[in-house]
Amino acid sequence: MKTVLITGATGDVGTHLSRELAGKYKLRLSDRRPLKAPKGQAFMKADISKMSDALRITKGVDAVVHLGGYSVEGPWDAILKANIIGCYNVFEAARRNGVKRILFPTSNHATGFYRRDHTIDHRVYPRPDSRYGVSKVFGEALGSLYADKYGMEVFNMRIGNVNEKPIDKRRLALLFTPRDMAQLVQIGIEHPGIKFEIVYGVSGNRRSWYDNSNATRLGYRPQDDSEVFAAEVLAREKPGGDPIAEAHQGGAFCVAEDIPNPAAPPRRKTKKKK
Ligand code: 15L
Repeated sequence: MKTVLITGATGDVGTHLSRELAGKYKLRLSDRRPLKAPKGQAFMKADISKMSDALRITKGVDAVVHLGGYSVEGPWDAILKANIIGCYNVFEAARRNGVKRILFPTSNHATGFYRRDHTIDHRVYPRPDSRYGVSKVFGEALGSLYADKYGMEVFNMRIGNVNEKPIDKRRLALLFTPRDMAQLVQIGIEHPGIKFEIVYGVSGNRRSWYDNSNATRLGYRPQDDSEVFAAEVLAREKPGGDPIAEAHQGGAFCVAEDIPNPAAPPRRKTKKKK
């Protein structure tokens, strides 16, 4: 059984993925935050912005699913540390430890400035919608370098929105259910002869703005389609909204300087002065 490292394992996507892949691989979970690993899985606490930690967690694994990082638009210093330095450390540590296969969950925000009335495939020029999106393009470029120069096998998934149900109109195009994600990740781990691939991490959504034929070519057959939720989602949708956000695939990321960070520690309540 292959040993697979999942970085950023305490996050929402990491939690779904480790649950879906349990029993299929020997899972090594890692994160800055503590985690009580389920039976049969190992946990290693690590801060990937430190090379020594990145080297420690990538030792002896067959593949890395590098989910760790800052997952939304936010301050540059946080993105620099987690998504530029951290990402570099994981690729470089994997190379030094002889790990060939890396799955890089990039994001729909690497191409978020394409318009919603545009269908894009895996060959389009990136059009990031945020500093976060730029950091994902950096990861894709780094993967390309490590594939060409060092012969690593790099599988980039431009992830939409991982959830059981779409939460709004934009996510009707982007829904990526946990079971479809598990299928695509398994293709990324198992498919022979991967050199450098880009696929879209979305379910088989009728309202998708992606031509995901590269994923289909590699065997991806999504089981879910957000369309079953379309009526209820559209009924909830409020009219209006920012016209730039509404016109582009990246939505609010195209206009906001900060998106609430799902991984942020809960804010401490401060006592009101009387
Ligand atoms: C992402 O890349 C984020 O990591 C995730 O938190 C969502 O915001 C998602 O994109 C999205 O666009 O819905």
